[in-house]
Amino acid sequence: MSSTHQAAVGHDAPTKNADLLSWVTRCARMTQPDRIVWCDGSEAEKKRLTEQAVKEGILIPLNQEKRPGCYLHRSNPNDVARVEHLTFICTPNKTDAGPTNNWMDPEQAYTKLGLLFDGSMKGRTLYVVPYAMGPLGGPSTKIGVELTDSIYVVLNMRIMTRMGKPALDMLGDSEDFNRGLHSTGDVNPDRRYICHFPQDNTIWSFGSGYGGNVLLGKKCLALRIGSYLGREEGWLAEHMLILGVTDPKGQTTYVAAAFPSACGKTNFAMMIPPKSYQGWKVETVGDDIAWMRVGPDGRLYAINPEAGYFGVVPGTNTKTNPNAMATIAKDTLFTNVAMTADGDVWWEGKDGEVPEELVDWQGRPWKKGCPEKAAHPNSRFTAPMTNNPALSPKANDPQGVPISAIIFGGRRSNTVPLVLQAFNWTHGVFLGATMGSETTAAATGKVGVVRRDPMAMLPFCGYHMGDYLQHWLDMQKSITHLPKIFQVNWFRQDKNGKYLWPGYGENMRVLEWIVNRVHGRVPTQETLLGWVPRQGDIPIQGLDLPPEAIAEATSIKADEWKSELKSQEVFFEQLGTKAPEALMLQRKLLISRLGS
Ligand code: SAT
Ligand code: MN
Repeated sequence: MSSTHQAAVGHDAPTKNADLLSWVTRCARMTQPDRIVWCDGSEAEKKRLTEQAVKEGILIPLNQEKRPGCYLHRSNPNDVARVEHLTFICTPNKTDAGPTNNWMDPEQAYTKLGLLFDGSMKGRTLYVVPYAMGPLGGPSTKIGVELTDSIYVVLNMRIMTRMGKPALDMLGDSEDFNRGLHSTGDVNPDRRYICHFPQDNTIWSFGSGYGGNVLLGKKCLALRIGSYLGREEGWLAEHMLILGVTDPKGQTTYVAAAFPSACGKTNFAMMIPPKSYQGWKVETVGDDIAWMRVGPDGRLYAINPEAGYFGVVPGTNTKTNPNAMATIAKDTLFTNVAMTADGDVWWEGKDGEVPEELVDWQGRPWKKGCPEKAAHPNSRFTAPMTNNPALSPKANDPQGVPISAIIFGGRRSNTVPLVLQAFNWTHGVFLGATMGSETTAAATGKVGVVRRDPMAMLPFCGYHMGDYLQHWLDMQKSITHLPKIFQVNWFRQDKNGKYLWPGYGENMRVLEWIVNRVHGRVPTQETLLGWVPRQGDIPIQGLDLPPEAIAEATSIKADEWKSELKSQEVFFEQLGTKAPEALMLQRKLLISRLGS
């Protein structure tokens, strides 16, 4: 190591990787931290950083008898969700980022953010956080290093990834690692940028402390950069949960499912089958991201690149997600939930009575009946996957799990049926491409408006959306055993605004049908949109539903489809000449079937 390296990165740098050392040196010269700390991921380090975070008021200890190892973090009130309008893909050519991403010229972005990073860590500590996305040593696993001035980020990365020495060991002398630089700056919403440089495998994030903006392994590397690498290298990086469902005979079927943020991926991935499903078991491989590549046997194998869950808290209770409740009982970081008088956490939709008095997510006194929410609608838990009672034994398998079914689901109060199966892969890609969903609190902006969200990747695709859809179509050439593709919508309502389907654990009934279809165990009924269950194939015994419930939830309403087709057209027009031919043909076929 040269003496300049030693001076800048500290004498105790636990690596001889020259690329890593010189990059850390350059970043440190720019940001000018007082100290550089290399994170090893040890228990002692966790203890030390947690104590320091408590001392600095970044973490508030919760009642350690009720929630051992749990802490509360209150973010800046203007920094509570992903900021899509400040998220950029910085490719040399604007067209490579495509019409659905914000674009900035890479040189301009480096210069602009360079000015913000300049001296931004003065008086602060720069933490060097090496991490692995994926099981250590696996063929799909990627290494990243995040430089950050936030203890909160370090402690979250420690839960969400395989962080520290093992990741550094896996990297060795290689220059193949993602370079992530993050500074919270002064958390000024006007000076906040999340910039991705796919060509340089680099991410610069400035001015935010919110998870999706700053835990750089997650949306930035595992999805935006990941999807770019996936296209180059012939695999898929997707916004999907992965679960294994085991039937009473012991056969396990693995399913990957894409839903937009805050639409129930975590609930579905941790589902407990209802009592009538004795002998069935659902196990979680992942709750948010899937990396899928073709295995030697021609099947599509998925890994979860993450090691923890960054889940939405409100609405979580022992009915909607008992496994999540168990998962967050210990060693969990809560962000922006409310606090009870005895130092426990509270949120809208938690079990039990609403407490008379709380401290709300901003630290203000809150009284029962107050019209404002006590917990922020996008409040989150960060919990290790090992806390999950339903964790799949395959969650750490470097080879991943073979996927037999892919599900696309949006939040739609009308139009889209409860469930349908695509006629084939190309039709399935069309179903994914034409996904729409009502917006949620996971991103800043208006909630509840339908937006096109192809494969739930709109905010996460790191290149041109048209090329992305073409990549999906092309994948069928290399997968010899194609997963079957399905579409679901748990959120359809009747004309009085009542949900047509109970959701949560009862989704097992739909999942069983999907598994039966995968294994060719039940015939179906063909409709204009795809194959749907025949009357009786999805059992509704024990549910408070009329006999025609499934028929209504899968019905096709001509007027709704008129506006749906129009909205899809606007989306495809945006893709211009990059809208894949095969999908345009699917669109024509659908229009002629519907006669609109
Ligand atoms: O906030 S995150 O981007 O990490 C989660 C999500 O919105 O899906
Ligand atoms: Mn997500």
